[in-house]
Amino acid sequence: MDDLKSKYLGQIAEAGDENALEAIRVAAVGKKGEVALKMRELGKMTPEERQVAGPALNALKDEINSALSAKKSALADAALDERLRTEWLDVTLPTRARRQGSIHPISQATEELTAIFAELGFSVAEGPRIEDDWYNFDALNIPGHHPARAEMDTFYMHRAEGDNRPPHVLRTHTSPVQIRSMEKQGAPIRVICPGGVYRADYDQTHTPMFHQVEGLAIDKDISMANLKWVLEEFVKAFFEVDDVELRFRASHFPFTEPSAEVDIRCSWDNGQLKIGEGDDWMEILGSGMVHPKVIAAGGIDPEVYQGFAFGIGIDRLAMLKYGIPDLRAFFDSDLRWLRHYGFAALDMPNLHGGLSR
Ligand code: 2NL
Repeated sequence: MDDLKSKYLGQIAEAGDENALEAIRVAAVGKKGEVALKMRELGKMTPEERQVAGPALNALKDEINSALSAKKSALADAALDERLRTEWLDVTLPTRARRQGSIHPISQATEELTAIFAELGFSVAEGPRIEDDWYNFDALNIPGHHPARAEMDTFYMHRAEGDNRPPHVLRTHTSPVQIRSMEKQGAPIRVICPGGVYRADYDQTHTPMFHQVEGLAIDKDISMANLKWVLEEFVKAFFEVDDVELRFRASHFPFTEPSAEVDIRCSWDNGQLKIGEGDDWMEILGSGMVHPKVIAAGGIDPEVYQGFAFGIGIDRLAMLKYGIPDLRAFFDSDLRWLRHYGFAALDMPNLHGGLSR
C-alpha cells in the first residue's frame, strides 16, 4: 500500500495539466482503479486483516483525492498567474488619435440662411445638378446666342454619337430648381433653392463649382418693395446687425425685368468689415422682378401673377461672415484652417459664442 501511495502522490506532483490529473484519478481512485481493486480483495481477508486494511485503504483513497484537488487548484493558480503575466494592458499608453470632423463653413452658412428664409415664409427646394438646357437656359429667357450659354462658361455633358436627347449641362445656377418648383406647385409660391452650381471659370475669386441660393416669391400683388424688405430682413439676420442700408442699382439679367444689383452699406477699417455703417458699399446679390416669359415657362399665368427673384453667392457670404479671406480655403482638406476660423470639431462657436449643434 505504501508503494501505491508513493506511486500516485509522485505522479500527481509531476502532473502538468488537468488532463494528466484526471488520468491519474481514474487509474488510482476511479471505479476500476487500483484502490477499488484492492478494496475488492478485502472480502477474501480475515476479519482481523480487514480491520487493518479497510481503514488504511480508505485513508489512502482520501489522501489521493485531497492530493488531486490540491494539485488541481495549484494548476489553476499557475494558469491564472500565467494569464496575468501575459495578458496585461498598459493603461498609461496615449489613446489612438480620433478622427475629427467639422461642419463645413458653406454648409453652416447654408443652414443659417435657410433658417432665416424659413422664418420669412420660404420653403426650401433642391434639384438635380445635371440639367437639360431647357431648364437651365430656355426657361430662364436665356436665348441660344447668349454668352452665358457659350461653351466657355458652361460645362456640357458628353453625348455619344447618335444621342438625340436635348443637351445636358452642369447647372450654372439654381434657377432650374425654381422653374421645377413653379411647375410642381403653381402660384402663389415662396421658395429658396440653395446648392452647388458650375461654371468654367477659375481664378482668385472664381471656382468652377460654387454655391448659390436663389429665392422666388410669386403672388398676385408682389412688388420690388416686398423684395427690398425681405432682403433687408435677411441681411440683418444673417450678419447679426440691428440695421442695414440697401442700395439698388439698375442692372440686367435675362430672367428679371426690371433687374437690380443690391449693395449693402459697410466699412472696411484696416481689413475689418463692418456691415450696416460706414461710407463703402458692397455688392452682395442680384435680383429683380421675374420676367413674364419666365413665369410662363414655370406654367404660371403672367397676366395674373408677378413676383421677385434674387440670387446670392453662398461662398462669399460665408467668407464675409466668418472672416475667411481666401476662396481656396473651401477646397483645402486640411482641418487646421477650419479650426482657425472657429470651426473646431467639438467646440464650434458661431457668432453668438455658443455651441451651435
Ligand atoms: C446674381 C444674379 C439672380 C435670379 C438670380 C431668378 C430665378 C428665376 C426667375 C428669375 Cl426662376 N430670376 N433668379 C434673379 C436675379 C438675379 O442672380 O448675380 N446672383 C449672384
